[in-house]
Amino acid sequence: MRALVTGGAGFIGSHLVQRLLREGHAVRVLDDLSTGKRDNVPEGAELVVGDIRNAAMVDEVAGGCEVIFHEAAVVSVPASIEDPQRSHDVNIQGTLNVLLAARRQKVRRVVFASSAAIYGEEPTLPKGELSITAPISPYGIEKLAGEHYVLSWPRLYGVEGVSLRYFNVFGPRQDPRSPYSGVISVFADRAMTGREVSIYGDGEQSRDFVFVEDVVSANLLAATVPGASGRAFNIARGERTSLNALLGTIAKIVGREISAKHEPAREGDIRHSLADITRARSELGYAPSVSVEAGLRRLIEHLGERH
Ligand code: NAD
Ligand code: UD2
Repeated sequence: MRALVTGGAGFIGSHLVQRLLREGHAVRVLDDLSTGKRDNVPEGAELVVGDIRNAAMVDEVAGGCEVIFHEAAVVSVPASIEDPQRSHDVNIQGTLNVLLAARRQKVRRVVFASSAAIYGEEPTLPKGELSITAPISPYGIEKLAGEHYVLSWPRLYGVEGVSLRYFNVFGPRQDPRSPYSGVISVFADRAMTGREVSIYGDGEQSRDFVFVEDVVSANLLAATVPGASGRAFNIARGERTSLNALLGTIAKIVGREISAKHEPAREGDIRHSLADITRARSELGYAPSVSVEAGLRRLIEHLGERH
C-alpha cells in the first residue's frame, strides 16, 4: 500500500516509516521539522516538508494514499499551556485537515495518535477505554477532540478511523534534551554520560512504559484489522514501573551507580498511570513483546553507538 505518515520525521513516526518501508510499502512523510529531524526520515521514504495547518498541502500529499498515520502534533503539554492557540491550530485544525483530505482523496483509513493525557488525573486505575476522560491540559483536550473527529468519520463520510491512546512511549531517537523530554530518554542519556539525574518527588510515582516498536506494531494492526474502525485502543504494556525501579534497571545495564538528586514533585504530575490493554489484545491482536528492561537495553545500546 501507499501510506502517508504525518510527523514521520519525529520519534514515533520515523520508526513507523522504517517498518512500513521494510514491509514493502510506499511511504510519504509530511513534517514541518519543528521537533522532527530530516535525518530521522529513512532512505526510501518521500519527505514533504510542510505544515498540517495548511489544508491544501495536506490534501495534495494525501492523494493516492490508502492509509494515513497521523502522528504530527504539538506534543508537549507545557507548550500547549503556554500557547494553547498554536497547539489548538496544529492538534485540532491540523487533524481536521487530515480528515478532510482523507475524505476528499478517498483514503481508506486514518490511524490517529491519541494519548493517555485524555484521561487526566482522575485516579482510578487501570484506565480502560471506558474510563472517564477528563483532560487537564490543552494538549489532552485537543487529543480528545481529535479522537472524536477521527472516530466519527466512518459514520459520517465512510472513511475508516482508529484512535490509539499511547501511554509513555520510549526508545531510540526520543529527544532527551528538552526539559519536558520523556523521563527514560533523560535518565538513559545522563547515565551514559555519567551525569546526575533529577527525580521529581520521591521516585515512587509510576508509569506504563511501552517500547516504540510495540507502538509501531499497534499502528500496523490498527491500519489493517477490519473491525477496528470506529474504535479507540489503549497502547501500553499494561504494567507500571516506578522511577526508582527504572533507575535501578538502568544502573544494572550500564554497570555503575547513577547519582540522583531529589527535587520537588513536578506541578500537575499524576502519581501513577496504568493501562488496561484487554481491548487492544482481543480486538487488534496487539501483544506487546518488548519488556521495559529489554527496551532499555536496546535504547542504551543505541546511545552507546552514538556517543
Ligand atoms: P515528536 O515531536 O518526535 O514527533 C512529532 C512530529 O510532528 C515531529 O516530527 C514534528 O516536526 C511534527 N510536527 C509538529 N507539528 C507539525 C505541523 N504543524 N505540521 C507538520 N508536522 C508537524 O513526538 P512523538 O513522541 O514521536 O509523538 C508522535 C505522536 O504521538 C504525537 O501525536 C504525540 O502527541 C503522540 N504521543 C506520544 C507519546 C509519547 O510518549 N512520545 C505519548 C502519547 C501520544
Ligand atoms: C506523559 C507525556 C505527556 C502527557 C502526560 C499525560 C511523555 C514524554 N510525556 O507525561 O506528553 O501525555 O503523560 O499524563 O510521554 N521525571 C523525573 N525526572 C526527569 C523527568 C521526569 O523525575 O528528569 C518524572 C516526572 O516528574 C514524572 C515521571 O518522571 O513523574 C514521568 O515523566 P514524563 O515527562 O516522562 O511523562 P509524564 O507521564 O509526566
